[in-house]
Amino acid sequence: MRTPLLALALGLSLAGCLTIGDSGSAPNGDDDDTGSNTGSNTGSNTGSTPGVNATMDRATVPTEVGKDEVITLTFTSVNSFAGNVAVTASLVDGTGAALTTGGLTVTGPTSVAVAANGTASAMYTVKIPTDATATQMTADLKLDAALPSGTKSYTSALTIAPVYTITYAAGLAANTAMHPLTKLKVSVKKGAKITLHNADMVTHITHGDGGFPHESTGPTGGLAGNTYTIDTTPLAVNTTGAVGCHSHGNATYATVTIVQ
Ligand SMILES: [Cu+2]
Repeated sequence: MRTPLLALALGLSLAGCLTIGDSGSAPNGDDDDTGSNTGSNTGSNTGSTPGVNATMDRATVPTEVGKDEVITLTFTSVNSFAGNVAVTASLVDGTGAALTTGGLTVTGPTSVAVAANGTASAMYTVKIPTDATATQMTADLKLDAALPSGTKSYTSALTIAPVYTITYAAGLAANTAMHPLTKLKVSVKKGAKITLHNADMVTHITHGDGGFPHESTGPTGGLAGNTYTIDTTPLAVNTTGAVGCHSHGNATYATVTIVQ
C-alpha cells in the first residue's frame, strides 16, 4: 500500500517541478519583448523635431445678438521652431458646412509669427449682428492652423440668445454722447428681445415710440439696477421707432427697425 502512494506523491512533485520550470521560462521571453518595444518607442517620442503646440481659450461661448466675441489662439514653439503659422478662420454650422444664417463675420490674422521657444497669441473677433436671429442659434468658429506637424482644427461653439442687451454703464449719468444707443441705426428680428439694463446709480428711463413700448415715467421707471425688456414679438415687421433714454430729451435715441 505504501509504494503506490509514494509513487503518486513523487509524480505530483515532478509535475509541480515541471510546471514551475515552464512558467519560469515564459515570463523571461515576455520580458525580452517588452524591453525592445519600450526602447524603440521612447526613442521616437523624445526626438528634437521643431514643432508648434496650439491652444484655444474658449471652447464654448454663450452670447447674444449685437455682441462681438473675441477668441484667442495661442501658439507655443517646441524645440526651437521659428516661423509663421497660417491660420484660416471660418464660421460653420453643426455639420461643418459654411454658416449661411445670421450674417456673422470673423476677423483675425491669417498668419502668426512664432519665435523660437516663444509663444504668440492671435485674436479672432466674431461679430454678431443685432438682427442675427429671432430664436436661439448656434454657430462654430473654426480655426485651421497649419502647424509643422500638419493642419489642426480648433473649434469654439457659440450659443447666441435672441436678446439685444444695452447697458447704461455706471457713472454714465447725463452724458448723452456716451449713452449706448445715441444716434445708432439698428435692426432687430421680430421675436427677439431688447433688454435695457441700468447699471448706473441714477435713473435712466427707456423711451420708446413708433410702436416700441415706453418705460413708465412714474416713480418705478428706470431706477438704478432696473432692467427694462421690450419683447418685439407683438410688433409688426418694418415697425420703425426711436428707443433711447427718456431722461435727457431725444439726444440719446437710436432708430430701431423690426425685420423678418
Ligand atoms: Cu440716461
